Amino acid sequence: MRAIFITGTAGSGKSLLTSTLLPWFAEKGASIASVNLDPGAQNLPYEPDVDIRDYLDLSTVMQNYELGPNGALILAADLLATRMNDINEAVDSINPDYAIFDTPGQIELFAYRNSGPYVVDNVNSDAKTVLFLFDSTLVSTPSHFVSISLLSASIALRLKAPQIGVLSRRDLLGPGIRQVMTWAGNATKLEEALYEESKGSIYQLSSTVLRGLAKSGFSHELIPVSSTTRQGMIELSASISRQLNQGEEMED
Ligand SMILES: Nc1nc2c(ncn2[C@@H]2O[C@H](COP(=O)(O)OP(=O)(O)OP(=O)(O)O)[C@@H](O)[C@H]2O)c(=O)[nH]1
Ligand SMILES: [Mg+2]
Repeated sequence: MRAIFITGTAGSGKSLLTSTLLPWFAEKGASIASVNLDPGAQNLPYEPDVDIRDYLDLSTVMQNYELGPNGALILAADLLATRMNDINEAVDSINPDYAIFDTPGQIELFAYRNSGPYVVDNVNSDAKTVLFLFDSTLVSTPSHFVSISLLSASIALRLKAPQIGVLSRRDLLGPGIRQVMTWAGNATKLEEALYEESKGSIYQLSSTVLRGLAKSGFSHELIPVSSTTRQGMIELSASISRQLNQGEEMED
């Protein structure tokens, strides 16, 4: 089994992208299972094959530990790791070619507590990749773009797995997408845009972060995708395939 983790800030389109990738992979002849890792998820746009909510009930956590909704979400995120055997067994029993893991809404509850890195490290898989969603609505200025790039690097530091950058909800950007893709592909142009946007300490910070990311070699291709129009799905599935199958494309 090859594991695909979908990460990104709250509302960046993780669950809808999961629901869009499922039929896309199935149409290519690959068997695929969906795993919901968000104990607080309500109204998912797909029916998960494996669901953390079957093993961790948020209202029971609230009652048993006398917590409010936020405290319960934090504790449930920590308890996620204790259910990893159940998740692995449930996925193994399906025995899919791929499993897509839809991660909790608030990325800090997954990536910055111990359970997220533990889950990624301990998933029973032959290969894994992490999709990090750059929400189109959060990258409309040069410095915002750099701050989300920094977050993606920070997630890579936490999860320690290969990452694919996705510009999600691309249809919401309209013609502005050209500018964002220019920043993504050309660090010099992005630095010029940062200088146009602000001088002084903010420019110092943003340009230093940008240069650091570029120098580290972490900066990667950004694939613009829309789950509503399906734009970019061919490029995204090819990139996932390349990373997980070491160069072999999925069968057409
Ligand atoms: N226009 C547009 N809307 C999208 C797209 N993807 C997701 N959305 C919408 O954005 C909102 C958030 O999408 P979700 O898929 O729930 O995002 P999420 O990251 O799973 O959200 P949380 O788990 O709550 O953090 C929903 O209203 C979706 O319908 C897209 O590609 N285009
Ligand atoms: Mg979600």
